[in-house]
Amino acid sequence: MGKRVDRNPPPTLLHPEKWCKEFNHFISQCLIKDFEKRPSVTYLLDHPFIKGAHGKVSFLQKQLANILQDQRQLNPVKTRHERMHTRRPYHVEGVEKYCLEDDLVNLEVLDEDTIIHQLQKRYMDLLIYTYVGDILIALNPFQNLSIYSPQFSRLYHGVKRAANPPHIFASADAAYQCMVTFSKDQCIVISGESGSGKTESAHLIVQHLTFLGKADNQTLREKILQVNSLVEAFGNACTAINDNSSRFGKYLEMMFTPTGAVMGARISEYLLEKSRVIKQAVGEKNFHIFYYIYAGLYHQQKLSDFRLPEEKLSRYIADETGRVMHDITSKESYRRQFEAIQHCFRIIGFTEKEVHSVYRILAGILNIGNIEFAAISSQHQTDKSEIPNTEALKNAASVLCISPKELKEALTSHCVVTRGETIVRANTVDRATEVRDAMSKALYGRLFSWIVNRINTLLQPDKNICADDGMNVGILDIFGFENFWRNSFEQLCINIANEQIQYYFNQHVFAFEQMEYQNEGIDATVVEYEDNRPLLDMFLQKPLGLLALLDEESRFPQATDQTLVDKFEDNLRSKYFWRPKGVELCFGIQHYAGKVLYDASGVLEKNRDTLPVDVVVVLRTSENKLLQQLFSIPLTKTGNLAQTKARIAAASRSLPPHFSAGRAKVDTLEVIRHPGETTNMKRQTMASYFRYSLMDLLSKMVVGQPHFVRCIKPNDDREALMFSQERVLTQLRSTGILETVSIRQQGYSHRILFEEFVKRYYYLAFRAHQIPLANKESCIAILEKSRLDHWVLGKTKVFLKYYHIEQLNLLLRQVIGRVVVLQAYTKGWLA
Ligand code: AD9
Ligand code: MG
Repeated sequence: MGKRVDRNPPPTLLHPEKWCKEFNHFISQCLIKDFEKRPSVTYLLDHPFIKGAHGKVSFLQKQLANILQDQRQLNPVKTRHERMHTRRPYHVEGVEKYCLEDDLVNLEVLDEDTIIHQLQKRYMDLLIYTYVGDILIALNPFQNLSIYSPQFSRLYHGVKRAANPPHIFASADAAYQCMVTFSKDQCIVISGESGSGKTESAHLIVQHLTFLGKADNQTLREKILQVNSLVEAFGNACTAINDNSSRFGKYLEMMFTPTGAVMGARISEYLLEKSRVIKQAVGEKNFHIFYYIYAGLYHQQKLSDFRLPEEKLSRYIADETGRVMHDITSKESYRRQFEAIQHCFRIIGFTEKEVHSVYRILAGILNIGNIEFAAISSQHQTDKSEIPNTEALKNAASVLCISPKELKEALTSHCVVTRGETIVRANTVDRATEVRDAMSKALYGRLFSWIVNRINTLLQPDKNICADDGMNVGILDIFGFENFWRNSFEQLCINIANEQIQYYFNQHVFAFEQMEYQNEGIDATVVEYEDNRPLLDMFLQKPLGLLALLDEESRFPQATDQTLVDKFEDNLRSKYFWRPKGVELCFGIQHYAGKVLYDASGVLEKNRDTLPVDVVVVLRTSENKLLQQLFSIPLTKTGNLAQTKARIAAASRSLPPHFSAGRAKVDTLEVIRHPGETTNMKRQTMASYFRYSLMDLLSKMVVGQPHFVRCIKPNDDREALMFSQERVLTQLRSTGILETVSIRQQGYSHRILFEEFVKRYYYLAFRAHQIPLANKESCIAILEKSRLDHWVLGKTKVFLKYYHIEQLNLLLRQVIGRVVVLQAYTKGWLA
C-alpha cells in the first residue's frame, strides 16, 4: 500500500490542543493568503462529511477557542509582569485637563499645546510611543527600557492595536500582518533628525519581524540579527550629535515566504560618507571599525602582522585634541566590539580568509594615511613631490600586497596620454596628498559595498523555498537631518535625502489621500500642509537645479568654490535659497526642518571625487584577491540600471502623475558608475550618483505599502526624562505632525475597491456557497453584519479607518480558524 505523504504534516498528531497552536500559526497565514484562490477551503465548509459531523461540533469549537485565545485575538491574556509594564496611567496629577491618549487622533482639542502636553506627560511616564492613527511617534528615551523582551514580542503578535499601549513592535506587527493578509510588499519608513532614534527603532523592528516570521531555520534568524551590527560598525561613526550616527542610508528588506516565514534578507546602502575616512570635524571620529580593529589587534598582539605602528596613531584616527594610542587600545568597549564584529562575520558566513583580507585593507588605509609628502627642493623642480619617510609607504604596500615602488609612483606622478604618447608628469605635494586621500576613500567605499554585497549573497533566500512567490518588508533607516556649526557637501546630501523622505511622507499622508476623497466624491475638509516640492525641485531639477549646477561647474577645470556659489546665486531664483552677507563662501537653505548655512569650500572637489587611473592600475596588481576584485569590476553599487528604470516605471504607473520630483528625471538618467570611475572621459560625480541613489531608493519604496515611524529627539543633551517643549515643537511643526493628526482624525487610512472588499470579506455576511455581486450593496451588507460604523462609501471604494480593518481581519480570522479546525478534522488529524 502506498504511503500517504502530506506536504504540510502537523508538527505532532498526539495532542490536538498542542499541535493546534503550532499548526495554526502556519496554516492560518497560509489560508489567509490563499483565501480567495483556494476552492478547497470554501468547499470544506459545505462538505457533506463536515455537515455530518454534528456530534463533534462542540469538540471543534473548543479547539477553535484555544486557537483564538492563543492568538490573543479575543481575550489578550497578560502575565503579571506584562500587566505591570503595560499599565496605562489614565490620570496624571495636576493635569486633569489632559487625559493621556495612546492615539492623538482621539483628542478632542487639537492644538499644539494639547499635543505637546500629551507627549510630555507620556514621556515622563516612560510612554515613549504614541499613535497618530496608523503613524507611530517615537520619542528617544535616552535610557534602556525593559519593554523589548521576548514577552513583549509575544504581546504584540497579531492582536488588535488597542489591546496594548503603543509600541514599535505594534508597527512591525501591522506591517507583517498587512503583508501576509494582502500578499503585498510593505515598507516601514523611519524618519527624524540625527540622534532621534531611527537606527535603534530599525533594530527593534528587525528583532520583532524575525520573531513574527518564525523561521524553523534558527541559523538564518541569527544571521539576520547580526547584519545591522556588522554594517553599522563600518558605516556608523561618532558625530557631534550622536555617538552612533549612521553615515549611510540603509534599506533592509526582510523576505518572507507566502506563509510568512523569514527566508532571507537584502540590504541596499546609499551614499556612504567616504570623506570621513580621511578627515573628521573637530570632536568627531572616523568609522567605528577603525578603533575596534586597533584595539582588538593590539590585544591579540597582532598589530605588527598588519603593519600597524604601535607607537603612533594613524593620522586618520588621531585628532586635533591629541588622541593617543593609549586612548584607543585601553578602551574595553572597543575591544569587546572587535570581538563582536568577528562573531558577526563568522555567524553571517564570511570565511576566515575574507575577514583577514578585510582587516588587511583597513590596515592598508590606516597606513596610507601616514604617508607624507615633501616638495623636492631643487632649483628647477619645485613642483615635484617625494616621500621622505618610506616606512608608511612600505607598510601600506606590504599589507595591501602591492609593490611599494609602484605605489609611490601612483601617488607622486600621473600619466597623461597625448597624441598616442604616454607622458609621465610629477604630482605636486598638494596633488599627491589628494591622490593619497582619494585612494583611501575609494578603498573604504568599495570595501563597504563589497561587504554589503557579500552579506546579500549569504542571506539570499534558498532558491528551493519559492523565492518567486516571496514578499518583503523593507525598513528604511537613513542618516537624519543635520545642522552643525559648519555644514558641507555631506550635510547637503544628507539633508536633501531627508527632504525627499519628507516629500514621500507628505504625498502619502496628505496628497494622495485628499485626491482620493475628491475623486470618490467624499466630503472631507481639506487639510493644508507644507508642501516641500518646490524645494526638492530647486535641488533636483535639470538643468537649473542646485545639483545640476554643481555638476556643470565641476566640469570646468578653472571653476572654484567661489564661482560655484556665484552660479547658485545667479540661477537659483528661489525663496528657499539665500546668500548671507559678509560670509564669502556660504549659502543658506531653508529646509523643511530648519535653516542651514552651508560652507562651499571644497564642495567642487568633493563632488568630482576623482580617483586617478594610476591608482586603480596599481591596486589591480595586488596579490590580495579581494583587493583585486574591488578594483577590477566597475562597481555600480546600486545594481542594474535597466532594472531600476523598469522598477520605477512600473511603480509609477500605479501612482498619481505628480508623485515624485525624482521620478520625472528617470529618462535623463546618466550611465551610473561608481563615483570617480572614469568612463569615456566623463566622470561620474557624487551629485549624479546621489541623484541616482535617491531614485533607486524611491523605486524600491514605492512598490510597498508604507508605514511611518516618526522619531523625535526630546532634548539635545541626550538626557533621559528631559523634555524640551521647544525642541519637540520644532520637530512636530517641521514634520507636519499637527496636520497629520487632523487628517488622520478625519481621514480613512484604508481605501479598498468594492470588488476587492467583497472578494476578501464576503464570508462575514454570506454563506460559503453564495457568491455575492461585487457592488456597493454587498459591501454595505458586510459592513453592517460586522457591526462597524463610521465607514464611508465612495464611488468605487470603501473608506475605512485602521481599526475597521483590524476588526474585519479579526472576524475573518475567526472564520478561518474554524476552517482550519474543520480542515484538520477532515484530514483525520484531529480524530
Ligand atoms: V542618525 O540620523 O543615524 O545620526 P538616529 O539613527 O536617529 O541618528 P540612533 O538610533 O542612533 O539615532 O539613536 C541615538 C541614541 O539614542 C542611541 O545610540 C541610543 O543611545 C539612544 N536611543 C534611541 N532609541 C532608543 C531606545 N528605544 N531605547 C534606548 C535609545 N535608547
Ligand atoms: Mg542612525
